[in-house]
Amino acid sequence: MPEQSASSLENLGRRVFNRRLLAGGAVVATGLTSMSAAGSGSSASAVAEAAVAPAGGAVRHMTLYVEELADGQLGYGLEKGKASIPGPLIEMVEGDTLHIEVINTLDIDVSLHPHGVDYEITSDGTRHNNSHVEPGGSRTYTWRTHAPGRRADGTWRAGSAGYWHYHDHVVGTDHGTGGLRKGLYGPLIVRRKGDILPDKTFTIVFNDMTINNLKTGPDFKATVGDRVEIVMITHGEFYHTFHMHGHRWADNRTGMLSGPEDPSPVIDNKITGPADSFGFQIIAGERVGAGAWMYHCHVQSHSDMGMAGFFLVAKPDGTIPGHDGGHEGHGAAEKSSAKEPAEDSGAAHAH
Ligand SMILES: [Cu+2]
Repeated sequence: MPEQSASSLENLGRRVFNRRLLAGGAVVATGLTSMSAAGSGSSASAVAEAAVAPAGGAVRHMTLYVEELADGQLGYGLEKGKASIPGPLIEMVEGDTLHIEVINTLDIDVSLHPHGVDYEITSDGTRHNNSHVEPGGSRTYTWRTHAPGRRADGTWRAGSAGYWHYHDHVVGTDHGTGGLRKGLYGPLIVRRKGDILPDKTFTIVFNDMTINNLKTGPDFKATVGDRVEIVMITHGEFYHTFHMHGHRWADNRTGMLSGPEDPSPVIDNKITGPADSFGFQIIAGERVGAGAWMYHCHVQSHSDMGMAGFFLVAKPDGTIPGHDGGHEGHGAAEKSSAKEPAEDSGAAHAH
């Protein structure tokens, strides 16, 4: 399983404490100064050392290339030749604005359509309003986000924060059915000021009978104690149930409880249908230890047909009990090695 939100953005200069605010090297922060002391430090006292999201308000630019991959599938990428399935993790904080220039390297129309954020109709990414990108062309889409607040009439307006996603909306059909099938989708996280930041983020997409367009689920790796964030997205024709072994989460916006009285149900299995998305954070191996912890669709025929992979939680020395440390020979390891390396989003699909 590719670990997304690579460290290539480290020390962007802005929000330096947040080493992974926005994925990818093509992002340029504009008009902002370093804010190393930003954020809500005092509110983090309950979680001692966890970094938290700063206040929003940034305006950024990034470039997304749409490319054909070696196996004929399609992907979004932050750099030419680096497209992946899923596409790169895009992160925002409520209040941020993101301008995304989509460069279409294909000989067919493509687009970029987001869920969850604010955008004008010209950034809809649909054919009926001509907001797609023609072959060889480019188009800049603008996404905005906002914090929760009161409307003038006193009613409550939700903020943009959530685990969302983006995808093509014009390949194959005017609903992007062909683009989704071929891999033109990716994760979008909008955080709220003060949200706890993870050490690692992994994206798992149930797309028809694949996971991340692979016939068997990819593995993803962490070390005991890592704060791991999962973004779970579903596309395609079927309903699924996402299940993780040994780890649980809260069924709410963040996937974490806000306190002992938080009424959010705690679950380890969740039904999910096309275009649904949710996310959560877990502490790898918490109270259960290291091991090859399975995750899978719990529709039995689906897991039997390959919709399963492993969350490989290593001890600090790097070993995984009950799992071949050499990553050779066992089924899970074979799957893992076939999809290495884990550093780069969707590396298995890279050129
Ligand atoms: Cu399923």
